[in-house]
Amino acid sequence: PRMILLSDYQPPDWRVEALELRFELDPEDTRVHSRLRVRRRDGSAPGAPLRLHGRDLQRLSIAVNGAEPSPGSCVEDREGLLLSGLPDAAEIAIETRIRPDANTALEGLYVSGGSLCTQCEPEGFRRITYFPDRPDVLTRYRVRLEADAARYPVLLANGNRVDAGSLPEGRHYAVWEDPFPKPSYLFALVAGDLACIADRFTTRSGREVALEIYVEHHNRERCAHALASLQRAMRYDEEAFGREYDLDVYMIVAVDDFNMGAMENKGLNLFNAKYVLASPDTATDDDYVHIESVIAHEYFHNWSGNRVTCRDWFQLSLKEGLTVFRDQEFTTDCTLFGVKRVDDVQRLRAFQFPEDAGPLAHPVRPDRYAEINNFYTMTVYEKGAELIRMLRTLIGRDAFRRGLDRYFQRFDGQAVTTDDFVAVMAEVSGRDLAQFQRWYTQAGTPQVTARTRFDAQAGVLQLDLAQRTPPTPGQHEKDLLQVPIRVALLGRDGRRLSARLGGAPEAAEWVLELTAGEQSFQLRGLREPPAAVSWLRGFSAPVLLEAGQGTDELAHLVANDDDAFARWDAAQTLLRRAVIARVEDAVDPRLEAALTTAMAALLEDSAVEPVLLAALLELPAHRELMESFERADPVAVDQARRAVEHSLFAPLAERLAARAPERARWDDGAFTAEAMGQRRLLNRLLAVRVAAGGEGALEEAARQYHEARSQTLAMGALAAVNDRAEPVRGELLADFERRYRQDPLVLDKWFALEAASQVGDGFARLERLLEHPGFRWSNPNRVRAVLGPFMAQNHRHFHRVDGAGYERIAHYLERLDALNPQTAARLVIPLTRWRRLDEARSARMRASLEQLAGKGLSKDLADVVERGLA
Ligand code: BAL
Ligand code: ZN
Repeated sequence: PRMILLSDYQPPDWRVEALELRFELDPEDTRVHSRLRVRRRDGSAPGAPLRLHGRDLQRLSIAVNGAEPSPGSCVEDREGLLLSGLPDAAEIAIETRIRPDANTALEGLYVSGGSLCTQCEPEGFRRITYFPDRPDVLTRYRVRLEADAARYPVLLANGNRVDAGSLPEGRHYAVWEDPFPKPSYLFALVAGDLACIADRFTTRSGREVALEIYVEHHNRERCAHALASLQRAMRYDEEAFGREYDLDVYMIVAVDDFNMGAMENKGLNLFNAKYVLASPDTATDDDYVHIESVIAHEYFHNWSGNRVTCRDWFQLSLKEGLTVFRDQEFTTDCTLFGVKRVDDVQRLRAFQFPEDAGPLAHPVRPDRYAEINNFYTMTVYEKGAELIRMLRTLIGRDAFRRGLDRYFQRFDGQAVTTDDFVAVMAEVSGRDLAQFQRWYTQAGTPQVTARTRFDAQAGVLQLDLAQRTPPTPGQHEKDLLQVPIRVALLGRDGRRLSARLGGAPEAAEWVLELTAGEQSFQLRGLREPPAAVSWLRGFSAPVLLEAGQGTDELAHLVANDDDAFARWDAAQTLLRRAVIARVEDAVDPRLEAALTTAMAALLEDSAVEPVLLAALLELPAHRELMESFERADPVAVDQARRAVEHSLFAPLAERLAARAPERARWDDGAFTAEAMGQRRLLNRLLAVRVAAGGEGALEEAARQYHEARSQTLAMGALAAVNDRAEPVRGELLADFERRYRQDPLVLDKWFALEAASQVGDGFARLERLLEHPGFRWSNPNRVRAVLGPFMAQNHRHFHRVDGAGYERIAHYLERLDALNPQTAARLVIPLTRWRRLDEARSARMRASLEQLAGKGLSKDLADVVERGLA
């Protein structure tokens, strides 16, 4: 495949001064009339042609300054049109024809339900009309939409509606103008028969903003949470980041068929319906939290993404890393507090670390790609957010905030780079961030080792740190990074000890800046030996830290650490060790007994918040555990994980039951931290009791399911029994399917549970799911709900040793690829992990991937498959 290289970047030769679009909308035959005013940029190469990207378009006409260009000056190639011999300024008029109803890739203009809608990021606009479809070409849009008035009463585009009216033959029109210049990836339109749920927001400077959420009529009762989330996000962005909204209207449209979670188009966000619709009986607390955070994320993009955008797609993390950071801050401060960091690190370790350690590893700012669709990754998003957080740790909160203000002010209306961002942070802080920049250009998760030595006589604790980043594809040699490691020391009484780092005044927490390969730090003035070192507090850097701490030291942290993340992480380290020991057939009874004692103490400790307790009782995810081994048998890892869970909690059955919050009291679906924490604990305790084989646990699960008013508790009960062979599993799942078979988003939860279950004949069940009347290959949510959990959780079937699971998935992905390459390319990722499996499975998984590679795949899927095999 042709590689796009960052080093080939050239600024555009042409500016687009204004764009007028007129759409004659029709699912089978949409006409797009485009009028661009272009001007040669100062300093561009003399005579440089104008590149207009275009894909799958039927060109009906083109005129340059009113005349048809000669065939030699208007050449169509794989990329689109190349116009040469233009004067320095020109008006180009193009008419194209497209077929939204034939667009199953869901990029460009397509049909979802009864609506017409768009997805343009990153390169969808070129499927709508010929245009310089690159993020550094910004222009003002004026958009006229024309459509059948009965079928499409609602006509939306970016900006403000400046005109509307009726047309002959039952058609009508609306004209939208967006006063802010934007790149084409932020364009959007919607035409449909939709309900509008409206409210208002007054910005801090007094601007009145109309807030409008558009959904299918039967969903109008499920928008309150999304609307309230938007209002909270708008207020938060003003208070925490000083960012205010800039248009008179902010619209969100929920769409059933959507490749991504949502899209931040200027003033007109399009959302996967999954991230809009919620009511306590249909959505779990996790859904509520996700909706709030995606709504906030897209809203925050209005500044970090739209007002200041990316120069090219290598800079994707400029907007995504920063915006994820911003939405994480929001959720931390407004909704989840301390446990948000735990949840985010769990996700990072389970998804981003494996990505960074596998064949698809790439830097946060990649320097090459074959298909940009495949770079909307955990690395660009979540690791990118970690880099922003590290910057804040290194330069301090005040400088960081000043840096953000300066960044938004200086680059408003421009398309810039991650280098620009870091340069501003260096400028405001006066710090040299050259070494820090390597985090953007170097892939792989750094490994940090830490050891301590206490000199009792001198009262000095020496901390010896070392770093190393393993090679990744295409990057064999790694540079040293600047790694902020936040630490504290706990005394025997569990309280933090004070000491001095270098010449700094006495403190009880320090940030060690590791910059060398090996480096030592001294904490002075200690009057007693520390009982435990609390490492990497708040997960201050996205590294794998190995501190060689013993069981007693870790147990002390589990019992006492005042940093929620570090406390949880100490428990994770112990639990991980227990599972690894079992995988290696070396059960460690002392370790498991110590864990049981630690868990028993936590269950008795009323000072531990319910939500944190729930997290502390959780074992590391299977995906994360797999990373602990060079190669592993995934079924054995799953079994070891279950065995540890059983052995740990079986002796605690009574305490687990006794600690359960009062179910009826908390089963109200209230979106408060306290209520969600109590429900999370209820569900976790139930799961543990079932896993431990506690008496009456299955009956309790059935009771919880049947009595549940909130979807959170219903799902908790189903998840607890989903891998149990007893009849109760089948009964509850069948009941759920009957209840929700008409409700696709809720039915997805059932699809996911059925696909994930390891009991019975998982292959036959998978076939039945794919033939279920609620399943559609053309809907990404359905496909992901079935194939995703099958691969991620159904180890017994997906990883069947004869390779039948891999073959089946490869076969389905080939089928999906013909419809939706982007979703197929995402779902194939588990098949690229063959190097980490035991030899028998490894060979079979690789064979399936090779078979797939020979099938004439889309560019999206071929790119991932080829990198997976390389
Ligand atoms: N820009 C694509 C969707 C998102 O990250 O918000
Ligand atoms: Zn985003």
